[in-house]
Amino acid sequence: MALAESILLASKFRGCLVGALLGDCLGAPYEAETKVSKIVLQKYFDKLEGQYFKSPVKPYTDDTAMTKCIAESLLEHKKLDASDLAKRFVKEYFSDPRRGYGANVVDVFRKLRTQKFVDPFGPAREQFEGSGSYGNGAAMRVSPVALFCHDSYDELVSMARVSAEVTHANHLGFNGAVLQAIAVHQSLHLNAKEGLDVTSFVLDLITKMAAIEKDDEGLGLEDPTPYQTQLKHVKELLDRGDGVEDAEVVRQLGNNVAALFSVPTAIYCFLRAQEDIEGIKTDNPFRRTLQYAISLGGDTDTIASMAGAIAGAYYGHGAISEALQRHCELLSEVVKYAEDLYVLVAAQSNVPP
Ligand code: AR6
Ligand code: MG
Repeated sequence: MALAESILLASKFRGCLVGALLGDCLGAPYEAETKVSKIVLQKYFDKLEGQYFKSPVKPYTDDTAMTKCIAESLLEHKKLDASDLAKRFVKEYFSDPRRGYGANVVDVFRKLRTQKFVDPFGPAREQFEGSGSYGNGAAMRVSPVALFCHDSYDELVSMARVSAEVTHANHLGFNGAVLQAIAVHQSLHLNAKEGLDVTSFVLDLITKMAAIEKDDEGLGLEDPTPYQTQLKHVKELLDRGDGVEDAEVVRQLGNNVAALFSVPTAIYCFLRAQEDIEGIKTDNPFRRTLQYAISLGGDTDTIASMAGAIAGAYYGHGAISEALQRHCELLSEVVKYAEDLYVLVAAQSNVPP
């Protein structure tokens, strides 16, 4: 890899984790609102970006707390070690529990601690009377896996799934994480200067999910290909351009804590924000992505965080407003995780660090 390319890739690594952090911190104040006024949000973002505006740092939530655990575990072990990950999730939760964790995932942490991590996947399988969680908690934290697996798609798919299964045993929970990881991975491998073909981006995701959802064929599901179905809705909505109302986006794609009804939504936000969106005044497509994701309401921090990770991996760190970054707790630590992951990946693939 040429030096210029490696500088760009390092910036995309930082953009990915910083993008995830911004979505989480800036989206969290609006969590659970049914719909967020675009006018209110425009003022909120303008103020945060404004030179003279002073504001307390926006705290991160469970999305970032768990992303941090995955980054630290990968950096220390240079592979995905499920037991180590389980220990880090538990330690993180019990030392700082008030970060807005999912209501049920906390049971997994308690059980993992009680059984002393003998089976890191066991407690997750017991959730919801044995059906496992389909929440978006595994998808929201998966970005470091996408960075770590920059050079290997097959590893990316298997590692994203294993990282998810520590807490999310339902196929919708772990496949949501796999889809989010693949979306980030696609962004990392594209050059923003060349412009984005949004249709190809979605079609590539559909093809990849077809191979992954084949594994679920024997489960007797009502829809054996749920993520492909949602991604087809994403494509149809994109084909219709800027005329699509927010209410229709929410009705078709969802905006709640279920991975199936939030991961495709985040992907749509990133892709739709390639173009201007009515009611959002900014020339910056990264900011537009976050502002739009939050405006849809519902699980705003997690949808904005997932959209931010995909957008940041595409545009790179340089495209993200420094003023917005300054408002986020844990910024310098997150930048360091991205830099260290880049150095690790570069060392493994012999590219200039
Ligand atoms: N059956 C019924 N409800 C379910 C099921 C199921 N099989 N699976 C999930 N839910 P959880 P997470 C619902 O607790 O995925 C934070 O706000 C149920 O209502 O496994 O880590 C983050 O910011 C359950 O409480 O945690 C994310 O937005 C909820 O989904 C989100 O929570 C969450 O599942 C991540 O949560
Ligand atoms: Mg959330």
